[in-house]
Amino acid sequence: MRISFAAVTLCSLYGNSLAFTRSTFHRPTTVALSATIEEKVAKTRVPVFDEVCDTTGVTLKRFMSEVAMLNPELKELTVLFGGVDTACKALSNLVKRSQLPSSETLGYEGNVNIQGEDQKKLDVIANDVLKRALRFTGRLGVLASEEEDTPVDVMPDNVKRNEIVIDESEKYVAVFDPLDGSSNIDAGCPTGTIIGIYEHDENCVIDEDCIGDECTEQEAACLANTLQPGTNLVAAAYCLYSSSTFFALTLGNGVYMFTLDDQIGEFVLSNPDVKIPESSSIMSFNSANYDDWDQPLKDVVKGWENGTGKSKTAFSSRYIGAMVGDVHRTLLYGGVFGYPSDKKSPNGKLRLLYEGAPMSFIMEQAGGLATTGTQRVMEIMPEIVHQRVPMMMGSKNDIEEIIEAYADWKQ
Ligand code: AHM
Ligand code: MG
Repeated sequence: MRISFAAVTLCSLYGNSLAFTRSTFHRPTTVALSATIEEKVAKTRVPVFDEVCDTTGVTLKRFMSEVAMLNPELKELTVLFGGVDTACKALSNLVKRSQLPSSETLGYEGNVNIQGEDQKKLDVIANDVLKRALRFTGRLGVLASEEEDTPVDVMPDNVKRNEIVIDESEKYVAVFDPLDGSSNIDAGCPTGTIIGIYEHDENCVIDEDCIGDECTEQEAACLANTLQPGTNLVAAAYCLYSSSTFFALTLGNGVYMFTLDDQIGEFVLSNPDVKIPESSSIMSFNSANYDDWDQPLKDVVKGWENGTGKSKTAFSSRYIGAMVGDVHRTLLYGGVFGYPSDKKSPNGKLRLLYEGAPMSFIMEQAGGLATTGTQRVMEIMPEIVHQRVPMMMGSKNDIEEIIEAYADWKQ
């Protein structure tokens, strides 16, 4: 009896601080809109937490189960996020332990991925952890990852198709970068995981009787499902492995940030409505590439350095060199993060499908913008899985300054 009384007193009724609004969400529009891509208007209903336990807070699990109750059509998505939840915790542990001599996970694997980059051991391990965690939810049809040459069907190779029950459970397509910024890993600096979830195209019908090569054409059509513009994303998230482990999520109705509480092993809601400041004084680029950037970006950045830009504020520079960390700081403090086009890399460095689009979705849902300079990143239709995209994202007013400079330059 005593124990249950203590548990009750530890849990109190919350007032407004965690009261989310139940509203229909309309995504923000940006300056460079193309009318050719029809954007879905998300109608995710988000929960109001009237009663919260002071000890545990609102866990990601509770958040997702309440989202599922309010939005029955998203039930499978919330199950999928159960897999992401587990994978991020496992990766957080792997990253944390990687510095110990006994872990033997630092350094290179010895393989080169499809983009010609050396794979770190942890890149490969992280890919495997995520792939399995998502596959075991049974809610996924196809996934594409930075570490996979081509999108992969999540059915294990040794299982015959006709042994698998194919039903509405294969509803989603996941794209991810398992360990972004992995060049930071050996130094123990921040890294992250990026995840984007699209709906599986309903035209992607798999014949339950086909086996192996007989399925090839159908499979090819299904695998092409990964090539969708960011405007089709139904959810995006990142995990940041840093001083704490963070999990930021959008379901198309704002951005929710959770922090991992190691004591209870759960992600706990720490910011229910992330909003990026509209203006800032922080820029985050690899400025060693400055001389090769497009002229309008050079001009804007010069203005920010001198305090002669639109806001007449002198900017500071912050650059971790790991996108998840740089975008996380940008969301919280405001600013501009970018990996723009340059003479050597006209398409920049970052990948559209599993870096650019999901992070742009999160940025826009927090009230910011994401552009190539001339086009909204979310509206770009990918042609290949590992396509690169020049990208600048962050505080609305500062990104608009860049967009305007590019518009003047083009005229
Ligand atoms: P990765 O996916 O191979 O880790 O590369 C992406 C990373 C981003 O996290 C980061 O913004 C960028 O590469 C840093 O590149 P650079 O070292 O050229 O500044
Ligand atoms: Mg990456």
